[in-house]
Amino acid sequence: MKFISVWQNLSVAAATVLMSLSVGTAAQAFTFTNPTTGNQYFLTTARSSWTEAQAEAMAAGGNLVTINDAEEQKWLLDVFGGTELFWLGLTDEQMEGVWKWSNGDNVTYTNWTPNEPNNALSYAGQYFGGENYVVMNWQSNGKWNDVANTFVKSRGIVEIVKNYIDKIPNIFEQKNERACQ
Ligand SMILES: [Ca+2]
Ligand SMILES: [Ca+2]
Ligand SMILES: [Ca+2]
Repeated sequence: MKFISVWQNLSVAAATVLMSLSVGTAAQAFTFTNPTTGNQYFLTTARSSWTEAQAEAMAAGGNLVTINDAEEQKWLLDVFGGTELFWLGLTDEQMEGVWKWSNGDNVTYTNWTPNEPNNALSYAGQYFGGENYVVMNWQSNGKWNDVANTFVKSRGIVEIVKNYIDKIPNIFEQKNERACQ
């Protein structure tokens, strides 16, 4: 009897662990929290153009990832790997050569492949007329390249700022301050 009750207790414990695992992963599937930034990161669901990936990121309450420093770059490499091309939230679509993060952060760090960004008009015989969007893992681990929006269908890395909801009032405050100046 004693053995049976131990076994029952064990299977209850195992079932509880399995249940909590499945509950935990259902909503947070492949979402990673960076302990340094406190932000959440995950990949877009489909391989797509940059504009489609950015739209998906915004629909999720974030943006394509902003890599603010070498530490965040290293963390992304550790988590998502250095072989698949991933869209980053960096673009010069508004003004050629002026790179901006889609979340509005200033560009404080870059990790370009040598001779990039080059705004190439064509690649491998295909004409794109320029390159305004950035992927990482070009040729070597983590390195960036500017490519055309439809050059590759890639997954993008989404970054959701920990307190993005808290930031909404701050944006209004800033607007009000500007309006008063
Ligand atoms: Ca970031
Ligand atoms: Ca460009
Ligand atoms: Ca390029």
